[in-house]
Amino acid sequence: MRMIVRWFGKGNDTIELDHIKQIPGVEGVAWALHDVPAGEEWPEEKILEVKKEVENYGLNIDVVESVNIHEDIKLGLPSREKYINNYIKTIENLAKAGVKVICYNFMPVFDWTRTELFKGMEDGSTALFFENEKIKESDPVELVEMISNNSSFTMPGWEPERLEHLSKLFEQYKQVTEEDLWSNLQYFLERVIPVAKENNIKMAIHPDDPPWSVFGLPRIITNRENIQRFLKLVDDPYNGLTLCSGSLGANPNNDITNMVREFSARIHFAHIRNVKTYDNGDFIETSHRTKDGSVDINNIVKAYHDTGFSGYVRPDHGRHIWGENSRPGYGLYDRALGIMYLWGLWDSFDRFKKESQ
Ligand code: CS2
Ligand code: MN
Repeated sequence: MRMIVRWFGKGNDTIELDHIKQIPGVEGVAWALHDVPAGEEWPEEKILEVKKEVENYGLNIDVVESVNIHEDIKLGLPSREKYINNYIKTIENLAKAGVKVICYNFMPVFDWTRTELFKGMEDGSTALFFENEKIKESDPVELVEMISNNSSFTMPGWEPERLEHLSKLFEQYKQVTEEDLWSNLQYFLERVIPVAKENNIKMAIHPDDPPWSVFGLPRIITNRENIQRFLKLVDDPYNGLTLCSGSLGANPNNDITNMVREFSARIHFAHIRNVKTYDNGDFIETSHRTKDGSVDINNIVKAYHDTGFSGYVRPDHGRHIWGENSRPGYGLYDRALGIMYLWGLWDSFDRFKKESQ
């Protein structure tokens, strides 16, 4: 596995590249141009600026997370043509800079959804929390406002400038069924995958987080059957996955170890993290350690090891520990601990394999 860390960019992240570089076994960052609005072409000069900055520290920019998809593409509006063309130009520009994998998601309106960004844990750390009842009862606009008022950070997709359009978006999505979303995704993939292939960039969709419908919005990348269906929409290795154990793991019915074994050849990017689930549908993000959550991280890493996985991996969200003030889920310390846990597992599987040969 090739270990990388998500980094939000110079001046836009609390974490410095020279600290990322000190985490054992890290070879690159998952990055994005966060100031380019979804749907616009990523300018070559800006891409090269990041490349130069990151490579200065001996790290690579092989993986982009994410090139976000404009809502008009997900809604299937005629204006999607313009946005798909921009997406294609972005792929070409990224290929020129040597990018190998593009992570994206197809969740309407919001990216990951939580009800608390800094929920206190018994040990004094804080973590991202999802309270099922609260989501069911809340008006999304009010919830978003409440969360943004309580924190200097927002969740991706919850940026204040998008909030004003929120009611309109919800109105537009009322007409969009899950089947519509499938066909809008297929339309996008049929246009984009051939270009990605030509440019040797692997497209890697991220599952929905949580993997079920929130606020009545359709969500489709949620479980094994739907991932099978997704992979057949365009049956080509360039149409692949970012398999996120934490997102899929919020639903205890998802057997992620089996998914790793089944989809291995189509997984281009692995997000590995743990989450503790409760019977009422609540969940909280925990340390990466298997014992701390409900997801069997040992077995998942074993499945990657057994299938000879050589793609990119990153620890996903972490808790906020040791008083660190970071973007929600993206502190340095707990993610670094997560990386060491993943390496610990991986290296011992390696050793056992060699010894038994
Ligand atoms: C999240 C997402 O779980 C995750 O990795 O932090 O924001 C993720 O980056 C996007 O859904 C991918 O497009
Ligand atoms: Mn993830």
